[in-house]
Amino acid sequence: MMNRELLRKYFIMGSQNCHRDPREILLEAIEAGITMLQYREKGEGSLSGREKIKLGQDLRQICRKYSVPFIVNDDVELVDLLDADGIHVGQDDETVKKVRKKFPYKIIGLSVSNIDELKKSPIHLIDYVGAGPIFGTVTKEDAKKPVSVKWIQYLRNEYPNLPIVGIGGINESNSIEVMNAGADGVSVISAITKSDHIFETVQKL
Ligand code: 3NM
Repeated sequence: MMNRELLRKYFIMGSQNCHRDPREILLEAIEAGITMLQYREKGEGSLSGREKIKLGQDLRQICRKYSVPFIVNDDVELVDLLDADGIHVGQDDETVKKVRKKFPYKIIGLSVSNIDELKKSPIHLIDYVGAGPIFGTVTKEDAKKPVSVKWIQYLRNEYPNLPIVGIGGINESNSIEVMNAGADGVSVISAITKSDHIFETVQKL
């Protein structure tokens, strides 16, 4: 099982989330104490093909240098290419069963937003769940309706030992609510990529 402390400050990013060099943003976030990174090159304005791979290589190298685990969003080929530490998949992505078969020892995260999704999810095959969107978010174009911290409380109650990370609209002011509801950590995009003071932001998360 994964070290659940790695979920505590889980930064997710892609070039489409950044108004300046993603490498610089990542370095600042690492200096400030993020515990894991997910490379999520997805949605409007995102890179593809060789450019996606190139940026991934750069971010992967930075994470390796500072021993920050590097997770790839929903791209099995890229996991191999970058020798990532794990993969995060959504309900409509590559199936967990296939991914676990291909990567017996890597970290696998799965997004779970409601009881229906939970029922059809092979929880025994994954390392952590991403629960959300907890609050309203404009970062994900097709985000579902916010589920509030009650969803974290529900999951924690059903699965006392499951590593859980909250996602969606989390920032330095409300992360405490997510932690108090029983999450092992918070995953954020814009709270960091749009921050003018990344060090303080990450410290407060
Ligand atoms: N997944 P921000 S919400 C990537 O609910 C993602 O599964 C979500 O961005 C989910 O921290 C989301 O800027 C976007 O709100 C999170």
